[in-house]
Amino acid sequence: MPFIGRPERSLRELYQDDPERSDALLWGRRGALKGAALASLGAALGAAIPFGRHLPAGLLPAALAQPAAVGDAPRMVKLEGKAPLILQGERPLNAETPETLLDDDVTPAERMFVRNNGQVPEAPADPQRWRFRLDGEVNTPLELTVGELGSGRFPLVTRRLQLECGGNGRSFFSPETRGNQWGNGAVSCAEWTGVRLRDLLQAAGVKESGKFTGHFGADPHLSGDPERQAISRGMRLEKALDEDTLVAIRMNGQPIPLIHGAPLRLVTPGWPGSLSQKWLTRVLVRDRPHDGQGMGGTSYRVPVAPIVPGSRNDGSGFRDLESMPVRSVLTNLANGTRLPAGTRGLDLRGQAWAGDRTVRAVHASVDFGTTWQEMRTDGPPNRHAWQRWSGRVSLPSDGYFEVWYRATDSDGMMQPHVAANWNPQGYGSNAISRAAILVG
Ligand SMILES: Nc1nc2c(c(=O)[nH]1)N[C@H]1C(S)=C(S)[C@@H](COP(=O)(O)O)O[C@H]1N2
Ligand SMILES: [Mo]
Repeated sequence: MPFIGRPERSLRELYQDDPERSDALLWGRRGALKGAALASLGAALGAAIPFGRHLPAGLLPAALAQPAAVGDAPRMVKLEGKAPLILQGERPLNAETPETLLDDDVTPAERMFVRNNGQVPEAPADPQRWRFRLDGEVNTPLELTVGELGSGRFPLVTRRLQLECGGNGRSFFSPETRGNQWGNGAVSCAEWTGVRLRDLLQAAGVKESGKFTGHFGADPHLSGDPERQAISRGMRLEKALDEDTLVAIRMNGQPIPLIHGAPLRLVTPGWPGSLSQKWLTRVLVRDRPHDGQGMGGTSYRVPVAPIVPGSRNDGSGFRDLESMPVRSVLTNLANGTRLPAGTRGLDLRGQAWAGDRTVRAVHASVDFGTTWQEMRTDGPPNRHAWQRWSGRVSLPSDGYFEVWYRATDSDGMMQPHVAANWNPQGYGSNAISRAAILVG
């Protein structure tokens, strides 16, 4: 049973209206949580805070800090063939998967987030005859139907591949940035079947001059203007040649659902989801970085050297976001879960992933980061699949706790405490998440 929403309005309102003053009242000038303030914070949460002495100065408990706690419960949407998802926008249609629905090793279609930049196109009358073109800086342009792509002329491979929106976690940036305010749920790991883009590039013969790709899809621009692309991104040829970059014809053993790109989609795992073109019609090989919709400026780009959060910037000195940063989700306990009095242990489980890298470890803390316990982390079934983590932590008493969970990748990069490298459109945020738990 969720307890978030139960805290006294006054403290929540105070924080909403004037966070600096509330912090000063609660924490005092030197940033140490005072005895009386700790008690009133506990009262607001409806419980004692057994590890309150470890609560970092100025840190607002997750139960009060996160939007669900301050009255704007997320709007849910029930789309055809989908579990209830968090509505991010109707036009274009965008919906996020609640974190607790990300438990599956292979994400079922009904639990996949939806991200569109334009309109969802009509379902093709004859999917087998959908045409795909590979041209540009190649010796022999290819034109193939979906039927031909699936005929065995090129090997068909099946892989579990994580697909994450470049803006996943955007809502954790401060100050707020433009775009869908995703929590942690703009990610999936489905099982994709298709032809390697590499095999098609080899068949076409990339010229010496071919260094980048540009991707095109059949979805109409929101305005309906046929001259404009909803989105058309591209990448360095190296990623196009990765053995896991697929021109996919099936998802989870079925034809791809329309909303996820039927009948043909590019899957570029570990890099921003926008490189996984849905309703794929064309890959253009280029001698320079692609300049389609969603390229350049501050689009899918992050500062090379940090900029002042909230400052204006046109993206000069930025680089394209490529491999996504390490992140984890907790899938068996929602933020705001209330557990029976006397609960002294928590089983935890979730998934973790790290773009092109693998996850080396996941740690959890229930004492505001004072001690961390290593969880068990399974190896990925294949490269670019997410990894299951699980473990058990113990609690000393009833009260208010937070489960903090943090993944570390194969290069030693860890999720930071707050979303770092602020950028105007909010990409690459991967801060540690906190789930508030009330025992008793
Ligand atoms: N044709 C087309 N492909 C697209 C998009 C789009 O709007 N049009 N959105 C991209 C973005 S930004 C993301 S994050 C993923 C989302 O994939 P999904 O909706 O299947 O989860 O698709 C990508 N491919
Ligand atoms: Mo995205």
